[in-house]
Amino acid sequence: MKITPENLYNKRRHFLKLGAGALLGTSLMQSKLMALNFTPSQNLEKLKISDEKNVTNYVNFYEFSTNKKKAVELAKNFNTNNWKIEINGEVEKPLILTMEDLLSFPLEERIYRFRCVETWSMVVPWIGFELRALIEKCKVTSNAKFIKFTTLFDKNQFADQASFFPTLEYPYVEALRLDEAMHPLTLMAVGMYKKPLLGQNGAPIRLVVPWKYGFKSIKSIVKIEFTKEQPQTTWELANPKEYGFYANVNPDVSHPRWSQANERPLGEFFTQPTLMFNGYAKEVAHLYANMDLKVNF
Ligand SMILES: Nc1nc2c(c(=O)[nH]1)N[C@H]1C(S)=C(S)[C@@H](COP(=O)(O)O)O[C@H]1N2
Ligand SMILES: [Mo]
Repeated sequence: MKITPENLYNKRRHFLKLGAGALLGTSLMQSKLMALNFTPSQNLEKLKISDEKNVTNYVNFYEFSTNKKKAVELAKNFNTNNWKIEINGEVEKPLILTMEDLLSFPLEERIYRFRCVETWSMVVPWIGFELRALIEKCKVTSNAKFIKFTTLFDKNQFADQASFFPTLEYPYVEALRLDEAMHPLTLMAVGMYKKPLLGQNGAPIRLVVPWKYGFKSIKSIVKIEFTKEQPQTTWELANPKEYGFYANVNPDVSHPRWSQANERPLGEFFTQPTLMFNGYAKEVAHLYANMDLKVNF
């Protein structure tokens, strides 16, 4: 083929188009992530927000390490480029959502109490969208009764996954009953303290279920599946006598090895009483009206 100026011109134009498009794609994503557009919270409950330094430095993210300091250190280089969530199971059509797609849900700031089963607690200004908005987009079939979430599996990024004796069975899996997932308090968080999530707190997207113990709030989600049967979750698999499927915060049901009656807010010396459903009983108690909370812990 004879190369005419016309050919060259077209090739060059094609190249420019691709280049500009690709650039626009990433820069758009990055700017969206860097400056999250969200409706601020009024903090009507007047909750005392935890110090950001404590929340970003005292974390549980076992894939990195069971040591909280090490996890923060290892999470510094966490690569979340081209992050996607794959959605399948009991849906009319499986779909894949990119971070761009996910960030286009209406973002809000939500100030929630958060209670770890280890008895520390915090109050976090999350930024995210209601999980029910995502579920409504999924065209779930009538068979769907539960929703299952899976964290990234990547031995190159997660030291504990690469270890010869991993602490947990990976990938980390969590699940909710569909009505719990549809509750307006249930959040998919992409940020906190007005910024995108840091690696250690579950970047780029995690679950937040404020009336349940912290381990239900699974981090760095790559997969969502709708199921007929109750999925087996990571902590339940690790120790079913200590970690139940429901894991609702309940000061009256002790962990087999310690009481759950009190908690210590991060950064504070004194403990305070733990509230039923972590203070969200008015909103969520009806979900468990016919259940024995000592059996379904
Ligand atoms: N994938 C994954 N998600 C996880 C965990 C984890 O180790 N891996 N830890 C859980 C526990 S026990 C708690 S208390 C919260 C802690 O969230 P934070 O570190 O952002 O405070 O994350 C939960 N989500
Ligand atoms: Mo936890």
